[in-house]
Amino acid sequence: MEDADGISSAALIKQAFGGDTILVDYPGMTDVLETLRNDEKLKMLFICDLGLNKQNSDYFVDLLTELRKKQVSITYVDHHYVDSKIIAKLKKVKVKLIHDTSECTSVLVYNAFKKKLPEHSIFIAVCGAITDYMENKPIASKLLQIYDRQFALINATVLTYNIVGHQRKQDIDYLYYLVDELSESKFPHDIPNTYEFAQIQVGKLAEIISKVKASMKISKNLGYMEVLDSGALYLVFQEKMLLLHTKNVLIREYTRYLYEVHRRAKLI
Ligand SMILES: [Mn+2]
Repeated sequence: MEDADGISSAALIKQAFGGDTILVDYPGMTDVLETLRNDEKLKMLFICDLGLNKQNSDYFVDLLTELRKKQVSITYVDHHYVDSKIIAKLKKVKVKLIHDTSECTSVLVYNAFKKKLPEHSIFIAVCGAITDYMENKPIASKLLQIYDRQFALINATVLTYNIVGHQRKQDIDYLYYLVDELSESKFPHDIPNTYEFAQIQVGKLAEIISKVKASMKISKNLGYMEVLDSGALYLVFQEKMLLLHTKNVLIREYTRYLYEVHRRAKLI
């Protein structure tokens, strides 16, 4: 996923094994993965933090099975829920599976390949853990102890705002740039202009928060609002999502979730 956990995972894989990175997110995931099918040069593939769902898991198994027939070595690292039937199918075709829902992907990647990684990689893994709300997990909490907590928090937050602000298709090159910079053992605060960009994002978020507060209509366990300045988009919030003004980072996750809801549901 194109979030701090996904970007950090990609950076760690790049640092440990080199090679090219492909970033994908929910919309258009299968289109991007499809390009792997006919890549004759592909010998080794690492897939991290993908987050399978019912709609794409059969496709994913088919694709990986085909690549395994062509002797491509595949390692799949994820902390999202994966159905046991899917796990069995992947194991059957000898995909190397590093799956654990109790740590975020970047920590799983670090833990699996730490012998190939410099000490700085711990920090990159920790940034992923913080932004996935998984810094209290057994391995992540030990890794976080190495650093000053505020130092880690501010870096993880700056990284996240830079990612969130570049999630449009036309900004994807910036995300690849972030992967490169992080894979070269840079701290997010060392990457030029990240603080300035984060500041702009914080301002935008503050605007969204006040707009949501002003125009959210709430009935029983459902809240909704109409956003007219971004293409007449309807947003539907489930009960717990009303917490979004206190968990700002999650706005992106919710927006993505809502996109899925919106695609399947009829307009209100
Ligand atoms: Mn994650």
